[in-house]
Amino acid sequence: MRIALITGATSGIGRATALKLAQGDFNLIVTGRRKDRLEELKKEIEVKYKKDVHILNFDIRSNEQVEKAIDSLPERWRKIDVLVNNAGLAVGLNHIQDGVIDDWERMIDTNVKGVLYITRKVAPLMVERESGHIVNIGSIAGVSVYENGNVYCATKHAMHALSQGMREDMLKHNIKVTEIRPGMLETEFSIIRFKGDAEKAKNTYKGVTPLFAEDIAESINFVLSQPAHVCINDIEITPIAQANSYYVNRK
Ligand code: NDP
Ligand code: 8X3
Repeated sequence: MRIALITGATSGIGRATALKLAQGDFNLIVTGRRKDRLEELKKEIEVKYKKDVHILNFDIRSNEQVEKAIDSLPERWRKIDVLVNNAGLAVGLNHIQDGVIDDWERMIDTNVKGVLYITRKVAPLMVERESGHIVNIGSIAGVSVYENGNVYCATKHAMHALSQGMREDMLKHNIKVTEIRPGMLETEFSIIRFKGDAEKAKNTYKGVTPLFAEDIAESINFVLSQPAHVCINDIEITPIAQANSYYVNRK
């Protein structure tokens, strides 16, 4: 049985991935700030799929909390085979001159610094064993930039660069690094981006069948199912109605 640590498993892609991997040969470490949701997920996986689940409840923006959480892992949970760097968010959509500093900090601290903090703690456990797989959830916003998306796009460009950097640094240690870049995908993401405005969030997907969290979970499961000698470096996935950040075929 392998162990996967999934950040941001309380919702969306992270939660769907936990449920998908639990149907295969994985026990899971699930993380996030909303403890009640982690406890529900643990119960669901234990009952439905008979897999073990360990909860780590922390805010990924705090290096102190990240270090404490990973240091608290009992010995059997420290043999982490897979790290899914998924926790992330977009907050606000503004021209740069109108940007909200707190929004910028939330995005940079979560999407960039949070990924660095957790990778810095988990990668050494993989290096020790000369084995592992890091799956980074990037975005099509990591390779193109749209109006008002400035800082979110910058954080996902950072994820794109970090994925390449990690792959080079991990090469000698037999550790795979995959970046998955989804396009338009309906989760709680847009509700958070629009600060709770459900109407605006819904409009993001108007006239389009977006991707769903389960679609990305399928891809993650696919990259984790490859033979030992195969590393899938990148996957970019959009709904059929989306070519890239600019062209969407709305009905
Ligand atoms: P959701 O909002 O549904 O899920 C986000 C997850 O991130 C939650 O579990 C949340 O947990 C966690 N998270 C956010 N902030 C923190 C924090 N400070 N500490 C710990 N956990 C945190 O969104 P998605 O599933 O859509 O997003 C997952 C990833 O996919 C993100 O990196 C996003 O950028 C990326 N993505 C999303 C796309 C989309 O259109 N939806 C498209 C492309 C990429 P909690 O709040 O409980 O802490
Ligand atoms: C989320 C997709 O297009 O809103 O990463 O940036 S997009």
